[in-house]
Amino acid sequence: MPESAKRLNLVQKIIQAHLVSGNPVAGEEVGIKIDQTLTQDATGTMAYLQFEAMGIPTVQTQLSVSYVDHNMLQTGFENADDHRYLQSVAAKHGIYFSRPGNGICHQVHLERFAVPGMTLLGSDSHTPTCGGLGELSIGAGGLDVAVAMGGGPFYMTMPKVLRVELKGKLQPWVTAKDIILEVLRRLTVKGGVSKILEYTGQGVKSLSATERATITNMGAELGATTSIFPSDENTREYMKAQGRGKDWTPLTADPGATYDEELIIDLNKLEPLIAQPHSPDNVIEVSKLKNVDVQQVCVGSCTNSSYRDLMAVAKMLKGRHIHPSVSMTVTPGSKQVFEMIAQNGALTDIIASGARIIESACGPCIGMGQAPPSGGVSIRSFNRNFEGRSGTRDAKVYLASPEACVACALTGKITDPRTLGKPVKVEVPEKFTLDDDGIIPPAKDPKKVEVLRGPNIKPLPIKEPLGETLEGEVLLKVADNVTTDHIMPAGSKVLPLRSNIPAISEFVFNIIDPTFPKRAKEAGGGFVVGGENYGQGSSREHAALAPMYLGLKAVLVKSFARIHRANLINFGILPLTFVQASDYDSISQGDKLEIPDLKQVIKVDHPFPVKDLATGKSVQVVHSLTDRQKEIIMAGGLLNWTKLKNAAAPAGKPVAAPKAKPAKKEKVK
Ligand code: MIC
Ligand code: SF4
Repeated sequence: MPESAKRLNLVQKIIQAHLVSGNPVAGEEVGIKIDQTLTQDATGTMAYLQFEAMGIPTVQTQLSVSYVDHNMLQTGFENADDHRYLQSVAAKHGIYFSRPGNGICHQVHLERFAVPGMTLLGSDSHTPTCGGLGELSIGAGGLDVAVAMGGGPFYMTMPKVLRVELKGKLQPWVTAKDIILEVLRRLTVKGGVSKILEYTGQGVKSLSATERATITNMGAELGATTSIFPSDENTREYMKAQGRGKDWTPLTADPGATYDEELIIDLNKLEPLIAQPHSPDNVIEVSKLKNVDVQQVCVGSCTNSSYRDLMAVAKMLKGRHIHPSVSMTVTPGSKQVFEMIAQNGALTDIIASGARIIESACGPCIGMGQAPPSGGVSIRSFNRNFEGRSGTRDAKVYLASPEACVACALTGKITDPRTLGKPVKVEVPEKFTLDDDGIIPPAKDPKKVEVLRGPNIKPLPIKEPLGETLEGEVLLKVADNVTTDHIMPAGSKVLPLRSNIPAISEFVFNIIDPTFPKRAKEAGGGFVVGGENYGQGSSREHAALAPMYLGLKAVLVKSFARIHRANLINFGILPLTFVQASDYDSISQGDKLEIPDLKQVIKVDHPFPVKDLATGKSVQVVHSLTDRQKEIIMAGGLLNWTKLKNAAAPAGKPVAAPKAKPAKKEKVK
């Protein structure tokens, strides 16, 4: 091997050590072995129904954890039914169960399970949080996670590796959140698509593990496959304080390693930043926003709810009072954080200030309560501010650091925290409070476990295999950057229906056009036409599954977000990209489209025509499917494909979940 080939960056090292198939060259499909998986309840019920359908008795990963953190408002039987199902199915199949109240999946996984150099696949787009500890952590649809639990590889297009060099040191009141907001300002919400961000440079040393996790968490908003930091002394310090020092290994890029792209951020020059409505990349200096009245402030979410963040909030609030026109909520990210701030008295300072305390869960971040008032301004330490996501259609949600949030809560206006005087400082504790009572291990005798299903859990709809021709109406035409929150909204009314596809499908595209479900059913399905970065945001496969149930056959766009495109394929919906982006303009909502010789065009890799029967014109599109994906689409989705393969395979050898070949001997160093 030539000397230069050995100089690997951190991403290449981990991928090499987990490679099951393919050549890890940007743009080619690779399959990687997955060491750990995580699910959360809103995506987990489907993932476990799919895992059960595979007929594999015990998960084949080193560790699989099922978290309950999203659907926490039990306003009816639905969420409680799902929790009970998740607990029993976990016990039966070798999965750890993190109970409701134990915390937000990403925060708890970072605290208790993440290991540098391992791979983690999670059915939540913010799975990259654990990249803060040097774990290669990727968000995916529930079906992909189910396959990984069965021991199957995770397939992805090998991303480019973008080196982000952090120079200098953060100035007082400037935080990790401001670093990722700056990256978002520079790269935009589609700037990370098909990329992994690897952080390097002197500035890395000054960031604690949870500060790094804030940055890798919100890398999801760039559309990146994931983000990762090296594992160094700070990683060791954190893992030791979590009683997991023995799981620590140092891990960094080789000196002289090469990268596909580079970005340099000078921390000395950063100021407190804020993302304005309605996109996480609409970033500006906080100091530039003057005289904006604030009605709500929320600190929490998987981005900013660590011990460090909550202590900073408590120190700022100590002896002060929330402005009378502001409602402030504070959410500790985990039971560990909650217990610790209760033990050391910080919680008292938060309560005394007039803030409202919320249980450790996603809560307001996903519209589970705390919707702002009509037209209200809400400043949040969260990661997404898409229109309507808060539960109030016309609310104006801004994203900022916990420190900037508190500054706004104290003054009632958008306020630069630097105006508050001496900055607060929080040290990483020498020892975190360790109490894993909220994590229930799998049953010792799985045969005795009965899986409990309530009436909320309905069977998974399955699509027909592909026909000879694809034809139908353009049911909807949408603009750039449409999010999965637009396609399949969440919030307290809709999220409880995640295990019931017929019921949840009535809300598809509700924010854009509430007539969509009725029209789609009446038309017998059809097409959606979209702009750039279609399907950005969450990993929810319901944004493919529910439209599939309504008859969606193909989506034609200028470009896709990674996870959503993978979910469309998994559920048999054809993802097509315009060869000429300007052809988007020639198609109108209501036009009838036709793709003849479907099976033939799927087989080829070059552009093919889609006929617009309304205008008589044809537009050229590509599907960019790999051979494996072509088979999946022809079969009508991954579940059908698996069944077909299993029928053809020798008895007892399921195909969708072949045991990944053992990782290459080479250890990640
Ligand atoms: C989100 O932040 O949008 C969610 C809710 O966590 C989603 C998952 C889901 O929709 O269940 C995500 O980020 O993947
Ligand atoms: Fe939960 Fe919000 Fe994080 Fe999604 S982004 S996992 S809803 S806290």
